[in-house]
Amino acid sequence: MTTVAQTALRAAPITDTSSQFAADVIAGLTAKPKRLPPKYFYDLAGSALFERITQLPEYYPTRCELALLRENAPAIASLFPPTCVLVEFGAGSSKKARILLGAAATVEAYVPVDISGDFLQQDAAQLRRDFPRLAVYPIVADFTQGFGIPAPIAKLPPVGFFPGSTIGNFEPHEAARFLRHAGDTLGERALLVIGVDLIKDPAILCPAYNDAEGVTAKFNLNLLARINRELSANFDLAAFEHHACYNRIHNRIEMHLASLKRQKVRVNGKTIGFRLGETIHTENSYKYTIEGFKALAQGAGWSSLSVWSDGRFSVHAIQRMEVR
Ligand code: AVJ
Repeated sequence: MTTVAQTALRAAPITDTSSQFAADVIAGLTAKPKRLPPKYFYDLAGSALFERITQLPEYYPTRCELALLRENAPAIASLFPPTCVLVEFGAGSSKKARILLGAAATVEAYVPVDISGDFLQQDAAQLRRDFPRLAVYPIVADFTQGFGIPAPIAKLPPVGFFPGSTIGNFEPHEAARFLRHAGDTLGERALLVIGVDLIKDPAILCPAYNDAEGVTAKFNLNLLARINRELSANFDLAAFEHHACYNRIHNRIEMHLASLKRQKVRVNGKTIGFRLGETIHTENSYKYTIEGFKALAQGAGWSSLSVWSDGRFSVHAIQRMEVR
């Protein structure tokens, strides 16, 4: 005898209304203009595609930041408290944190925070093998939302680490809010080491988001594949095209997915219409000047201690100002 629930399930496509993902996707696809939050790029497939992006000849930010961290690791580590915990926002792979962990013997614990759980756990296991003295506490969370430092290490002074210029994905007012939030999480006089991509010639910027191999296009389109997988949608990826361009007014790279025809897509039980050429705005990547970022940080309660830059990318050490 089949239960009502089983019948209902069989009848209607499985609609996952609960998850924040579903809510954000429907909100974004029914907005004018259509948009989707870039944090949803990073499912397992998306995280793997992003790792490939960081190897591309056109995508300079990762190489520049790795070189800056390697060259200046002793100077950066010298700013760390005698014993501390390194808290990384949006960790992804710990490739960059390893440079600081290798240079700063004072780091007793590492807390990588990332929305992509599978990737994080894999990486943490390897880290434990490579750094046997280090306590590793991966936290699967959206780092823009609150998260607590695990109790066993909560007494250690925290050092924040936010590499990759992921700060660029926030609208400037959101970036300021994130920095204030991070300050509340890390506490007074805390140190934050943050990577910030710099404003430069679009002839360098645009290829970094339109690579010849088409990996960034796959990364962008994977968002539709994820919605198909997780929200029983029927996006035809071949009916959408990756677009990335530099917006000089806002000093940002914009990524979009353009509809190549007039079409209807079912998403989580809803029908979404697309006009020919209509786009889904999937990411902004803001670029800053060094002084521009210092001013943003200052406004959010952080004073600049040091900056290391190669003219294309910058790594900042900022300190949480005492709240009067
Ligand atoms: C990881 C957010 C810094 O904006 O450059 C790479 C993501 N998007 N190629 C960036 C990204 C397209 C990247 N961040």
